Amino acid sequence: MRHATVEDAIDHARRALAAAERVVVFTGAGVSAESGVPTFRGAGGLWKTFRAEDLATPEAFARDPRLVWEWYGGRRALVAACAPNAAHRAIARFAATRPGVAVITQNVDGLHQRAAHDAGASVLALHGTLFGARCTRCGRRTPHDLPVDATSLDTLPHCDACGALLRPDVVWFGETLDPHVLDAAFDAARSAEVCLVVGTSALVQPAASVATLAARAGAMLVEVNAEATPLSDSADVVLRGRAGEIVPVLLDKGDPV
Ligand code: BV8
Ligand code: ZN
Repeated sequence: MRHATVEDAIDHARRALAAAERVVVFTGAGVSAESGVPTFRGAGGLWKTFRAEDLATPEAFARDPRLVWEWYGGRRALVAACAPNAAHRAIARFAATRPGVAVITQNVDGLHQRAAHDAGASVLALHGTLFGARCTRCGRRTPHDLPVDATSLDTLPHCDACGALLRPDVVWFGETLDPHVLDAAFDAARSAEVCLVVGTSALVQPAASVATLAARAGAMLVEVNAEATPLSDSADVVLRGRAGEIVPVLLDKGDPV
């Protein structure tokens, strides 16, 4: 559907989001761009300096755990210095006040979780977190935000329980997502009346299916993105611009941003 003006489009989306019982807010790296977190595929994106297949895969970790830990340690330090932006905060407020709202993110930067913690909402993180580590032998998961010393294999993080090497607690390319998390995300998508998609290139599967499943089940698809994506043509409302500006207007009932 194409609206005569941007105001009409925003008004249409605002009304639908306010009236809906069940809403999915599905986000990607673009929602964190205004917090200073580099995106993956946009200008200056993370994958520009590093190729995903070189670093975000189990093969890369097996081949060179020090390089992979160095990259994740650096990303974690960068993100820890960033703050949730107006989009994260508006989404957290929206979810905290509405039990039928599910926040589903592909991001591992923890910014939704920090905003949600302040607002008392929860977040489904499809691809894990930069702030956790998992044992490569016993699978033990632990919060992990210490600086990573990649000087040698011995100085890399090791498991307190069994002594084996730890890995970042994220989902790498070629790895399956946690089935419980993915099922919860797909269930929310199938029963959503509105799916608000913010800042994702919608290229990574199976995550991107959250939006297509919602649309196929009859949800109104509202896309907020700086550029066009494979979802844009099928979206009911396309809002081209920055998440930090548009999302609070869509979700806040006129509250000061
Ligand atoms: C799996 C964690 C196989 C690590 C990440 C079909 C089915 C199944 C698999 C595949 C398939 N086709 C291909 C595959 C393989 C692969 C895949 O999808 N490849 C892609 C590249 C084609 N998928 C997998 O490997 C998945 N695993 O399926 O295993 C399998 C199957 C069965 C049995 C056994 C095995 C696992 C994928 C998970 C990978 N891990 N992250 C880490 O972060 O280091 S994915 C990574 O990409 C991040 O999580 C990131 O969030 C995600 C998606 O990217 P986006 O978030 O969309 O970010 P991007 O930069 O691309 O876009 C940013 C957008 O924001 C842009 O549109 C831009 O315009 C916009 N923007 C920028 N600024 C703003 C803005 N918008 C608004 N405001 C702004 N200010
Ligand atoms: Zn262990």
